[in-house]
Amino acid sequence: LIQIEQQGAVRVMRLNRPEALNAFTAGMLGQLRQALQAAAEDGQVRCVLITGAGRAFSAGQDLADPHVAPSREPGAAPKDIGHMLDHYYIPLALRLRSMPVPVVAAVNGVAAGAGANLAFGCDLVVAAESASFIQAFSKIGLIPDCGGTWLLPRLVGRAKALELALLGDKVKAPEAQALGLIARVVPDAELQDTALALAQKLAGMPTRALAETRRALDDALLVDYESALKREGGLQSQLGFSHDYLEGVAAFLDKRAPEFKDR
Ligand code: LHQ
Repeated sequence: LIQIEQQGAVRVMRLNRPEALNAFTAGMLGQLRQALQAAAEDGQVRCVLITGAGRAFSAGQDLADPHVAPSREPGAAPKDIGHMLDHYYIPLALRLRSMPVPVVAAVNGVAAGAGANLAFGCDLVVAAESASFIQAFSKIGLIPDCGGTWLLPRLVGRAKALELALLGDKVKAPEAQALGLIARVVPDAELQDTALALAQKLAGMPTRALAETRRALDDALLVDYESALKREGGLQSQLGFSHDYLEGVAAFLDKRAPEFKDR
């Protein structure tokens, strides 16, 4: 359900249920989380790239999955779909956001519901020109999950976040980029190469500093200015003792390419 390959220092994870537009089943979510855990623990991995097989990135939760599909039998007890969040989506979203390496999403087609919000939770989102994003939740009587309520207003502001979440309309990749939902849009034929090149570039950078940058940015959204300044000071102090800082400065002064290796 998740196809994994190693390209140099980049771990590529391909959502692989193309016949159902890579809609998530419990098994698939579990495999993705395991794959991320393995990548986090593998010192050879310096960047993760997530993409989809076939014509979609992911249509979000598989609505036919018996874990979530409401029973149509008269008198059947309603299901608690919260367990899907507790046991699958929340641990997955947390794992993704705390990876010790940067995570790139290459969005190759439609990303709906949890598929969209998992992509928005990645560090750099590159989309094919024909890709699109849909907050599909309101159409089935739900609220944005997988971090959507947190991510959307931070990415695009409250007014646009509410427009996206309430209407659930399809947003095409160029508009998503203009809104600030995603970083880059490239022609369809160039998506995989561009995303891989970007991931390779990130893999050659000081990984530990990149992971701390994400953490500091996320934390800074929750605190006042002075606390953020102090937090930057503390993190900078720690990074100042790192190999990569010594190497980065030495390489600059020696006018040579740096060789980073911290994680
Ligand atoms: C699907 C799906 C799908 C199953 C397409 N499931 N089969 C968390 C916890 C608990 C509960 C619920 O949810 C969540 C989080 C969520 O993610 S909620 C949001 C779930 N996702 C959606 O509501 C999106 C539903 N899908 C769509 O709106 C469309 O399929 C999109 C816009 C993604 C793509 O449209 P088209 O390109 O026109 O393709 P299609 O609709 O013809 O779909 C192709 C096939 O894929 C089709 O099956 P079929 O057998 O007819 O070929 C669809 O039924 C199937 N499929 N999404 N989420």
